Amino acid sequence: MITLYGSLISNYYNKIKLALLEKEIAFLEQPVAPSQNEAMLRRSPLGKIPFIKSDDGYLSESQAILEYLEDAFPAKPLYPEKVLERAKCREFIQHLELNVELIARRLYAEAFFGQTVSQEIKNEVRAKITMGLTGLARLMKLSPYALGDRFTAADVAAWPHLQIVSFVTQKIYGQNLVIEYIQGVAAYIKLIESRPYVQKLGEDLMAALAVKLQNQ
Ligand SMILES: N[C@@H](CCC(=O)N[C@@H](CS)C(=O)NCC(=O)O)C(=O)O
Repeated sequence: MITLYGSLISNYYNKIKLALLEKEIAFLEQPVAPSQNEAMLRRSPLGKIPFIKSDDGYLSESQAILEYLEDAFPAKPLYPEKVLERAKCREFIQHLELNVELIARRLYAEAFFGQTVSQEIKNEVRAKITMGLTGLARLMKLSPYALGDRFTAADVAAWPHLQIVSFVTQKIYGQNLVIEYIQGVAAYIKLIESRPYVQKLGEDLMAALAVKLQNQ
């Protein structure tokens, strides 16, 4: 049995939760916040979430987890068969995480945690996200899924990350940069959100956000 540790409002957590749901792997969810305590650092070396526990042991880093799940549970594959197509999924995810999500992350302090991000940082982040999204658009096929006619690992990562980057850019800049720079992405998001497991993920996320807002 897999146990998924982390928070329902984390996009990296939801990447793994969606993979588990779509692959129909039985799992338990264990809420845990990022932390620097020793027990946590033994399971996730920088105290980040998500991480999982399987019969084989603990594992952190969402991409390593995603690939472990694919290797350990080959039924209902999320990666295509052809080697290059598999690599294209990894290329897409790496680009999305390094050049879009990690850049947008610098705005989360203001968007979610009531802190202030300087105008200088906002301008710098906007220029970099714009560049990252323009590159992502070059990789995306949207025919109708991110990389072709099959739902893959690329879509599992795309939904949680694009959803948070959309929200944050709308909040900070008054413009949804994802919609602006990836033509056709709105129809794509709608398609992904028509999937029953994505709906379940979205409902859990909204419920967790409502609780968080109530407690703020
Ligand atoms: N590269 C990591 C990123 C995970 C990540 O940044 N998680 C956030 C929550 S969404 C976190 O734990 N932040 C706390 C911290 O950075 O200390 C992954 O793919 O799992």
